[in-house]
Amino acid sequence: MPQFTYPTPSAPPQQMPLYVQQQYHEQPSQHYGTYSTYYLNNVMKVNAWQAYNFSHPSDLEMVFTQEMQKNPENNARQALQAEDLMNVLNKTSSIRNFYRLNWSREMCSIMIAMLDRSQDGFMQWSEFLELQQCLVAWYQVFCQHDVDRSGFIDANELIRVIRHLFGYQIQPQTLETILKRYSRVVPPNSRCIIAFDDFVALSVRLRAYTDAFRKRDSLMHGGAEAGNCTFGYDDFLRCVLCL
Ligand SMILES: [Ca+2]
Repeated sequence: MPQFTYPTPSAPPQQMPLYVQQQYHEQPSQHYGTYSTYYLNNVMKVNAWQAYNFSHPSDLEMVFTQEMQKNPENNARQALQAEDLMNVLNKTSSIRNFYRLNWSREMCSIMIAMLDRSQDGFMQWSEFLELQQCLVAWYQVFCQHDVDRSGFIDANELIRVIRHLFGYQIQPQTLETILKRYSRVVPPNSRCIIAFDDFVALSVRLRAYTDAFRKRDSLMHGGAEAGNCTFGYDDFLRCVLCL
């Protein structure tokens, strides 16, 4: 096994497989639902800097740049890594006041992977900005459903959000699996509730896995989608292990 060194930013880009180049879907799908339309119509219109109460759009970019400049490896790639993203989210007071949440490094890794359009494992400014739009949109949705401000939403509300707001076409058995993994059960009457960070982890994975699956489906069926595809073992591992 050759020793692994991280690709340097000056290395020539490798020819990527077609499904990697077409990373994100924008069309609604008979098999996968309308989640891409939700992203285009809702998430992409969010003004993150305003939500965070910054006084100017460039303030958010300044936060990103200041964190990036602390590490020459990041500076060379004009990007952040998971720990840096964690610092930005946890230590920038206007962002921290918005979510009132402690972000874990693991969570930051997942979020970087979801939006890593350049496929380099780092989060560039455009990817960072899109993440902030996603997070603000998700937080607003979450708060709308968390009527008693407990920091949790109900299982039924989660299902409604996934199916009707985000627009994923998911079967009841799959929703049951999701609830077992992302919710906690509390009294009275075995109430099933979901915290915001679990909601984010789920939202990230749903989108990334659905996109990854669709790419292969579409590639395998000459550009049309059939709702199924075949995975090689290695390809499958690459898909799930990056998240
Ligand atoms: Ca990247």
